[in-house]
Amino acid sequence: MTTNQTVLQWINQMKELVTPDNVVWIDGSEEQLESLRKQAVASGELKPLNQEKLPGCYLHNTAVNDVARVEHRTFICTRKQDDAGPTNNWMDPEEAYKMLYDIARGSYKGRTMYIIPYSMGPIGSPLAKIGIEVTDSIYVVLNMAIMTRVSSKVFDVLGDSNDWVRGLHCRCDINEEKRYICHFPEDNTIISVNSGYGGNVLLGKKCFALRIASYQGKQEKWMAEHMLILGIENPQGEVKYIAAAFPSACGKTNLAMLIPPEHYLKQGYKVWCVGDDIAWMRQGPDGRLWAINPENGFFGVAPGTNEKSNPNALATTRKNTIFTNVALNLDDNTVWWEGLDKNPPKNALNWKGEKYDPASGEKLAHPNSRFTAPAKNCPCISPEFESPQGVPISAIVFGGRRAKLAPLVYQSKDWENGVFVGSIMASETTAAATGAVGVVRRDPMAMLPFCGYHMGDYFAHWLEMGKMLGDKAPKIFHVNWFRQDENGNFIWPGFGENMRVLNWIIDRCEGKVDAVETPIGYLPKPEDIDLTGLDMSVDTLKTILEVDKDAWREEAEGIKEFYTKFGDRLPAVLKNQLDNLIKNLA
Ligand code: SAT
Ligand code: MN
Repeated sequence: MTTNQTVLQWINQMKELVTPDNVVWIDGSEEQLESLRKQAVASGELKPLNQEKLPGCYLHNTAVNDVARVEHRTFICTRKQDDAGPTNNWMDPEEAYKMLYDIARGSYKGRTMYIIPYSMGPIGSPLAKIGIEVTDSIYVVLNMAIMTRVSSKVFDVLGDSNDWVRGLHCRCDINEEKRYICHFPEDNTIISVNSGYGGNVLLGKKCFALRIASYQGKQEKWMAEHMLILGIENPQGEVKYIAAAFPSACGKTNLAMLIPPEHYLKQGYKVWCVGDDIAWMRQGPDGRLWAINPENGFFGVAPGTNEKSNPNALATTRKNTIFTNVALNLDDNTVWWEGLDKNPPKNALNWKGEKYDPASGEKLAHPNSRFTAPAKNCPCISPEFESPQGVPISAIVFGGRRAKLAPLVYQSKDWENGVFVGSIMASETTAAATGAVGVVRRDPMAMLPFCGYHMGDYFAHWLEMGKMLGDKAPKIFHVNWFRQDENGNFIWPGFGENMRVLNWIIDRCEGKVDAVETPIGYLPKPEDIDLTGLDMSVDTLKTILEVDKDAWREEAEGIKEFYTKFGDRLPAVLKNQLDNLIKNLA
């Protein structure tokens, strides 16, 4: 399939290490994928679903101890420990290779080695990059074929170049104690052992497109971010693009595919989805920041996805989709998850594949159960989705899940202040990673688990990018859809109604609307958030457009403590931003 010596040598080295019985090069053709699906069905790895209601769809159950990303077992292996920084686990590369090779050695015995050549981004795009993943899992091959551009054509683009990312995945025996997700940014290499779960094993996704790519972006002056990309088309047909960073399982897929409220639709507004999880952004020839979605599909959270919350996502999953850890309705061989509708199937298998007992009170689907669906299935996929140059970004939006404190929306004063706003992001943890759920933690730019190098240097890189972009830089905002009242009810309706906030953001970018200056940034005048057709009073809106100075002073103390982690690698600009905030709050 290729004569690239760097590829052939590495493949040989891996073959000698893991000693497979067979080797299969994946060319991405439908015939090859179809025969792999048949094999996976025969082995029980995939269950075919109702082919009338869900054509081309399958169900997969992971091991019960292997259902989410494992941040405590994720490592950045740089020669100097300090280059991984205080927010990453670190291992010495030499020791890590030795340990991982010991685990991987002979682990493909009796198994097949699949070699997956793939492109992150449209094949041949100047913003795209190439990877090769070696795996012993058909599930991984089939998911990668949805999530990335898997094709022998990537070798035409690669030629003799050594600029590609190596990924070795070994299922081994899914032993939690020996599970490691290791990144070698200095060698463009990823090694993942003892897991079969999405974010740990689809190496093009978080491992390459964020951890390795963030490091590459720093060297090459571009950005790899944990961001959705959406386009808002106004009634005149002009489209403005927003990139938005939220932690895992905080509604990026829902925001990326939102359907505007009725009166916006009547005026002719449309929302286009470019991506729901990752953005690669580079300065274009016109000086602006241009973004591509490096992925080719959606690995979305199933629970909570329904006809009201995200009809576009639901429609996307109605064909050629792989479901992971959802429930199986035995009456009609379809899938179900909490929040799909109000009628849980009575005759069903839960996500563990056990007969469901409605009296048990247990969940049918795992809270981090997922769908892997092709982007082209999405009814609102952007016409620019395949565009090699990407789309120009007008606004960058940061957001977290916070019951209190952070207002519905505010705008940073300028780029530097915007980098500060991103760096102090905090959010309640979710089921996307193992560990406690609902605990507020600092998650700068939603990149805490995904930044492949020292986070202080990452902040410096953001500041550098701002200098490079100058007055062409996107405006930076912060949103919080998750404010709660005293009874724990969400105050803002969220979902499609978020369009009202996005519209204010675009109006701000175009200088069409005024704002109120506060110590944290510019807030909307309540009357400038369109409440037409919404059952919400301006007084209620005001409660989520307040800046509680006492609470923010307390927050500033938390930020100060968080910042001390970064030592002298914290850019002075950010330290000054914090001092300014404290001064403004006094
Ligand atoms: O599990 S993934 O990392 O692929 C998804 C997520 O956590 O955002
Ligand atoms: Mn994500």
